Amino acid sequence: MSKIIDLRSDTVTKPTAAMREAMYKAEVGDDVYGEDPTVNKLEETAAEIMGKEAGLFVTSGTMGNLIGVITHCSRGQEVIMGAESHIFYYEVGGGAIVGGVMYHTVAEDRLGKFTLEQIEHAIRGKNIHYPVTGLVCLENSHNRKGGTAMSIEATKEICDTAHAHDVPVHLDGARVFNAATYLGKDVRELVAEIDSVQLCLSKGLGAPVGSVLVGKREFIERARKNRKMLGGGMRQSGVLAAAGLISLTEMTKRLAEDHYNAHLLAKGLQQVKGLEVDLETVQTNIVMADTTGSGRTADEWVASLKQKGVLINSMGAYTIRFVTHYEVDRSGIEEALTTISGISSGN
Ligand code: TLP
Repeated sequence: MSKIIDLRSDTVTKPTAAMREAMYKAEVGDDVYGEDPTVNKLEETAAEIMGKEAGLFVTSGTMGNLIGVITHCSRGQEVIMGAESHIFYYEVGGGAIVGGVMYHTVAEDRLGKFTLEQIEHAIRGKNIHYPVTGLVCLENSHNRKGGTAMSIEATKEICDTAHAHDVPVHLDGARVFNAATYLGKDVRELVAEIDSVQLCLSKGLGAPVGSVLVGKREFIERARKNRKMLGGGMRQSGVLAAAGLISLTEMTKRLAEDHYNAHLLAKGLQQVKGLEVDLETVQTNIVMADTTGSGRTADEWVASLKQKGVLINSMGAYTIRFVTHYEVDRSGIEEALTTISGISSGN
C-alpha cells in the first residue's frame, strides 16, 4: 500500500514545523494564576480577531460549546439548536448532564439554515407551563450539512430575533474561518451580532489541541470559573497556545486551498457511478456523498476504501464524508479519486 490519504476529518492534521518550533520556544507560566504570557496572548488575539472583549483558551470545541451553554443558561432553561447541529448530535448531551438544560431542536434546511419563523416559534412565551428559553445556538460552517456557510445577513436576522426576546446567541464556530473564507468576509463581521463564539484551532487550522471561547469580558470571567469546574484549568498551556497563535495568524490565510480541493473532489465524485454529491452544499472543506445508488452502505465504502489506503468517515447509513485539509494536496485528492473510481468499478 502506498501512503495513507486521510480524509476522515481536518482534526487529523498534525502541527506544522513552525508550530513545533513555536511550542518549543514558548514562554510559559501557571495559567490558573493567569500567568502564562502565551495563553494570555492567544486569548487576546482571538478576541481581537473576532471583535469581542475577551477570550478563554479551552481544551476542545466540545468544552468551548459546553462552557458557552452553561455560562449563558441556568438549570431548567431551554437551548434552541439545529437538529443536526454538532452540539446536539456529537457532544454527549453535556449541557443536560452538567448544566441541567434541555435541548430544543429545530430542523435545518438542506443548507443548514433555519427560518426566522422557526426561531420565533421555538422561543418560549410567558405561559406558566413553559420552560424558559435561555440560548440559541448556531453552527457556521455546518458540519453535518456538508460544511455550508451561513451568511452575515442570515446570522444577523436570527440574532436580532433572539435578542428581541432577550435571548443570547452562541456560535459553534469550529470552522468559522472556513465560513468567512467562503463568504469572502472578515470573520469579525460574520460574528458581529453573536454573543459568544467557540472557534477551533485544531481543525483546518492545524493546532494539536484547543479552542477559544470569546465574548464579553464579564461572560468570559464566568466562563473561566466554569472551565475550572470542568477540570479545564490548565497550567503551562502556553506550549499549546503557541501553536494556536500560528493557527490564528497564519493558517487562516490558506483555507481557500482546502476549499478548492474539496470542490475538485466533489466534481470527481460526481463522475463515480453510484455516488451522488449535491454540489451546492460543497462550499468549504467538507464533501458529503450519497452512496445509495452504488448499492453499498456508507460503512461498506469506508471499509473498502480503508483497504486501499483512503480514510473517510460515515455520517449515516448511506452518507460518506470527506474533509480536506493542508496535509492532502491536489495530487492526493486525484489519487483518492482514482482509488474511489476503482472501487466503484469493482477493481
Ligand atoms: N467535529 C468532529 C467530530 O466530532 C464529528 C469532526 O471530525 O468533524 N463543533 C463542530 C462543528 C465540529 O465539527 C466539532 C468536531 C466540534 C464542535 C467539537 O470539537 P472537538 O473535537 O475539539 O471537541
